[in-house]
Amino acid sequence: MIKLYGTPPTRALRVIWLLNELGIEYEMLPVGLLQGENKQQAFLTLNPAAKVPVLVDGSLVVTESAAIQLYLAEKHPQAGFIPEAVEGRAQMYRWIFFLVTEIEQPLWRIARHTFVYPKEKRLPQDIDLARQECLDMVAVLDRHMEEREFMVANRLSVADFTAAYTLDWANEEKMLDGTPRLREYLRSMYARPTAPPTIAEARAAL
Ligand SMILES: N[C@@H](CCC(=O)N[C@@H](CS)C(=O)NCC(=O)O)C(=O)O
Repeated sequence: MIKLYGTPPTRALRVIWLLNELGIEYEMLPVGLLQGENKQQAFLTLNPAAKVPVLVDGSLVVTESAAIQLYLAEKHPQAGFIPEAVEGRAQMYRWIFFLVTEIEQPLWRIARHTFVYPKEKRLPQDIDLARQECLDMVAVLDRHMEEREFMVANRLSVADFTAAYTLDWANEEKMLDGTPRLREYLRSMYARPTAPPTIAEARAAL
């Protein structure tokens, strides 16, 4: 059975969403980040970057949450989450990279300088910079979603599942207050019966 290392509310949520959509059975294995389990040799053998999520499917080990989403969708083409045309795939990759580099990275910087780094390493000025960078990129995504239901090619694709988790995180940081369209898109994605818990729900359940 597929093994997923990492639990909600981490980026494991991105993977859980695909596993739910595809109806794949899996075993979820917690990794105690606060206890440093991700830095122990057994885990480093799976992911030298010491991060969750990690997916193990037989002899295959895949890290990077968006790459795992793409792997699962490619392995189950019947779900149609990968556009057939190369042009559609190009747009899907474009938006996945945009989400994880332009939107997620400033969010991650905010998290690092708020609670991840030890107090003496936190830089409040970087939080302000990251906040503005994130808002600028959220505005680009908002314009892209004008008159669109899905990120790419008028149908659900992996980009939507990457987007929903990333926007949920952005919403937690109050980045979507000026973009009702993105809030509505987020609401519709999490209304799917296969949606994982939101970050807030997962935190509340800890
Ligand atoms: N780019 C990676 C980032 C993974 C990541 O940063 N995961 C966090 C939890 S959400 C983690 O494991 N952090 C542990 C650490 O940085 O020590 C991905 O998308 O999978």
